[in-house]
Amino acid sequence: MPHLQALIFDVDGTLADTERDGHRVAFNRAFVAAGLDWVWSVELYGKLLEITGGKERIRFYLDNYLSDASLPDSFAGSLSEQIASLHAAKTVHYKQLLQENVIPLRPGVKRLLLEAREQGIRLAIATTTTPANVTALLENAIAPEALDWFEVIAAGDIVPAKKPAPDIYEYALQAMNLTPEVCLALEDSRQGLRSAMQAGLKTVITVNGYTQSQDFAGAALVIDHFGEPDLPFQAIAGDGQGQAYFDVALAKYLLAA
Ligand code: XBP
Ligand code: MG
Repeated sequence: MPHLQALIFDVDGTLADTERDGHRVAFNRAFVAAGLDWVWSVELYGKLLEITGGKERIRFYLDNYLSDASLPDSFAGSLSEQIASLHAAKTVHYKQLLQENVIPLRPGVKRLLLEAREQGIRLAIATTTTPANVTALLENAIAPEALDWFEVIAAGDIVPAKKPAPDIYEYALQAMNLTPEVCLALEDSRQGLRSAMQAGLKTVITVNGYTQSQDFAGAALVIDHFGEPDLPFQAIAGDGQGQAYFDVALAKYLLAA
């Protein structure tokens, strides 16, 4: 019987609802600052989120939504260099935005992290986002020392292929010297589910506004959030054991199921 040894968390949409009011706003601020008339509405961004990775998302937008897939002369270098510099500016805007308006952790996340630490369950992050964004989120939503709660922060370009490829989860497992059988992945999106499952991980999904209608076939459990004692989660698919909130005991049950 596999014994739970680690929880591996996705970041955007899972630890916090960062996409609509965080990343999307940061992208738009970077576009304005660069003199671009691009505007990613809430609805358009929902479509663009199919492409993981901010640089890849900008390129997808250029190729699929703009007649002339080029950037103004003010951008020097190759298209990929131009996109990289635009994305670097976006990351600065994202960090500033999180300092201005802290985006809180989702329900139950801090409770689950603290319980896992108390019970000696190892913690890791496996995310597509840029490492600096993980730092900004944890420092603003929890405290600087929260970064040390995670044994591994596998993020962004550290792997050749982003989600739904399994690379980022395989990187985290290898760094912790753990096999997928003793770990549980916590995600919010179908791309994340596909990535974790291809890495051999059982996965729990907490849906959000952008992902609630996606296909989560194969997930061990699909819930609306991790819940709190006074804010019960809704089990959308899978066996929540009738619990009000997701805890280490339920994680262990799902791993063994
Ligand atoms: C979500 C992503 C990221 C963010 C934007 O990551 O796909 O690209 O949307 O961050 P995850 P960057 O759900 O895996 O945490 O602009 O830094 O990519
Ligand atoms: Mg996510």
